[in-house]
Amino acid sequence: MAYKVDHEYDYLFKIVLIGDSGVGKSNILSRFTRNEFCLESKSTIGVEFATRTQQVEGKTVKAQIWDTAGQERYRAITSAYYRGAVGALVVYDITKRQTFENVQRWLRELRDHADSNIVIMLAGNKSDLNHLRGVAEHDARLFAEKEGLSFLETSALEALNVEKAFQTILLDIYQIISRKALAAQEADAVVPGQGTAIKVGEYSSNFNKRATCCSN
Ligand SMILES: Nc1nc2c(ncn2[C@@H]2O[C@H](COP(=O)(O)OP(=O)(O)OP(=O)(O)O)[C@@H](O)[C@H]2O)c(=O)[nH]1
Ligand SMILES: [Mg+2]
Repeated sequence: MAYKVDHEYDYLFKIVLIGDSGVGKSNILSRFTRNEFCLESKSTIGVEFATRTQQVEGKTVKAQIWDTAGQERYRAITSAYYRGAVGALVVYDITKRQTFENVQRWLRELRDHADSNIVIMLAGNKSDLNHLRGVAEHDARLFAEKEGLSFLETSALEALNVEKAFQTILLDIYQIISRKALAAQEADAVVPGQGTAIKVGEYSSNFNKRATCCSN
């Protein structure tokens, strides 16, 4: 019997999901990694992660996506959660204005705990509930532009823009590290042996744990 070695990727990118409780982080994760959605999912306790491997510009990229509780009382982790993360999806619920107001707080947390070069995307989730909208798409887009973030409205329920959100983050990360690699090569060409090491992720794939819908 042949075993597929789980090392068949060129890059491993750690991405963190953050945002208030109930905005749909766990369902975004399960939609992206297993194409599943759960209407009655429970609040996440602790930290989980799931992975999905994709092609980005001809390279095999494994996205390792970490999910944790939005609820303050479960959040005793922070620095370990953000360590090694090269991307972040900050999620709010388009029907709950407060979750959008709190995005500032999540960005501050990223600034305090994550790498300063982390790629950040803002996602307004539950776009299927347009009739209950509390945040105009235009306002969120303006805010994202001001903060230098990319932005999409998503629906984990209807599988709308979830793929696109992760693809955008992965492509942005890939382009940044490709540019760094090129710059390092050029520096090498001038001063041999002075290249820069590029760290794209520090966790190995045997960490691979599946998040479980409706049981967490
Ligand atoms: N209508 C709609 N409901 C959604 C969507 N995404 C998630 N939900 C629902 O919103 C509720 C909360 O979703 P979760 O994914 O558990 O939210 P979370 O952000 O992980 O919450 P915490 O783990 O507490 O931080 C669940 O009842 C989901 O079914 C969506 O795109 N549309
Ligand atoms: Mg959750």
